[in-house]
Amino acid sequence: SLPVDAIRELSQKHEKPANVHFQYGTAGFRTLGNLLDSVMFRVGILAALRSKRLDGKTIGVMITASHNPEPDNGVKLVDPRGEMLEAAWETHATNLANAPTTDAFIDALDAFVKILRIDLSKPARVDGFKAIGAEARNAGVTTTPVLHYLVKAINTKGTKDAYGDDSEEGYLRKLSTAFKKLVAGKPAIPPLVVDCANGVGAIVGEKLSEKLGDTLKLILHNTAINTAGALNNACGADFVKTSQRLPPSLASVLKPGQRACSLDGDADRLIYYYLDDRGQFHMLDGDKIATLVSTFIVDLTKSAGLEGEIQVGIVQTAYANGGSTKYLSERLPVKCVPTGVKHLHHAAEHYDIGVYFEANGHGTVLFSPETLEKLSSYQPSTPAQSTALNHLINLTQVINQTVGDALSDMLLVEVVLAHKSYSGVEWDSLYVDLPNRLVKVVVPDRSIFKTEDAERRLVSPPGLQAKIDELVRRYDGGRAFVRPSGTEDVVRVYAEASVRSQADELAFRVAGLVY
Ligand code: NG1
Ligand code: ZN
Repeated sequence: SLPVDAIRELSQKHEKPANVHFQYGTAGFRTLGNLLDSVMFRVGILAALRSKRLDGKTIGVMITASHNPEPDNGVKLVDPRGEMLEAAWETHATNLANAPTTDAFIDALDAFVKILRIDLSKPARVDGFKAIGAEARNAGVTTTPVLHYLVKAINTKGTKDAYGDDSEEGYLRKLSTAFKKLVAGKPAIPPLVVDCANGVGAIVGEKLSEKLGDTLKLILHNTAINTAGALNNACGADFVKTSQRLPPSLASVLKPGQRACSLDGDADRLIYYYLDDRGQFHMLDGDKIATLVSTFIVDLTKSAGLEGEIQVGIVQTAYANGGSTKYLSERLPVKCVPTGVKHLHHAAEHYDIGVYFEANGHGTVLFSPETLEKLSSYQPSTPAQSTALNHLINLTQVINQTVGDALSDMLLVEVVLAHKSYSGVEWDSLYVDLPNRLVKVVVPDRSIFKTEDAERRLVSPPGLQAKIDELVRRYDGGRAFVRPSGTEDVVRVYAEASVRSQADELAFRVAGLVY
């Protein structure tokens, strides 16, 4: 049974603040860090119980502000295969976090253990945290994707699916070794400017840079991880994507034509960009990355003689730029799913090779178990096929398949650019982004906004979608949608049109309908 006395004694040191409601969403529990003490304690217990429920498999606990301002902290769990917490447990997590007192928490815990038939005598392994009788290991200060990697590596150790050495060093070695093989024999790669958002990507990026040596020189900027308030402040992937401009700190650094990229605070989002000869800023976001990477992988499957054998598919959300959706759907199967990595990830698992990216730069490529099997047993019949096959196999190593990983995605992009001899300009010209505008609207109650069709249409409040449709019709190339944010207390309005001023106008007029 539950060690009630021990839990009570500890829980009383971490009472829940009154008048706060916690919600486990796509990004875990996320709110001001100073409100999260009770949540951290309870998440430790929850993680231990999840581990016990899964026969002692290792669970990960990540504490991070991600792309948000420094005071906005969060905690999320990583499931044994290195993936996000199973959806059904999001509700359990929310219930436990909101029990108002220690006694109510213990009651809720007791009921939960009984309903889920959790055998408390089972061992529990939770990396990074200590809770009721759980073995814990502190993964230290590292990126979110490294934690996902570690959890999968630990749980697959010694099996035929072994994912890699269960250490940060193992992660770096796996990625850099595959990268070097992929670019061997290609012309020297020009140095890459990396904006680390003053977050933990600076630490892991530095170590990666050492491993890469001369193969790819990383020029790291915004590495002030100990400066209060610097995290994601006027830098980082979210700043670049949202404001559609260069981080001011790079203005004197970046030369025309030079590639640069921004990570977010925990290094699971990536946005590229460059300045053209006139000094104009060009952004290469998650949609551009998906396009670059998927067309490259399709080419490789053809060159390997595996066309028709292995199907590549794309997963996007409603935020994907219409230009990318048009370009991609003329070439590949494309599926649109609701916002949230879990939706993208699961949809991508249905393809032989599933490429998913959110426009904000979070994404990865998944190779199904059957595809991995096919790649390892396939007998190429020409040297060219053999080369392409090896590239595909090395791609499965350079890509972090557990979750979107900025550093892994960065290496992937660099591989494709090196193979295609592309600079930012050629990459950017694959398709033209439609001008777009994203605005937030603060409303009294965002729960009245309900959507369908992968969040592209509103079903409630009644009548609002018809008004939006009517407005959109008046704009050339117009598209707009409204949805409640899952992470902030706002409603988001997105609009596109064939010219900038029209996209802005459409967004603000739709926002006007939402108030
Ligand atoms: P919400 O707040 O539900 O729009 C935001 C991002 C998502 C995703 C989550 C998790 C946009 C428009 N939305 O979700 O893409 O990254 O945060 O962090 O970028
Ligand atoms: Zn992040």
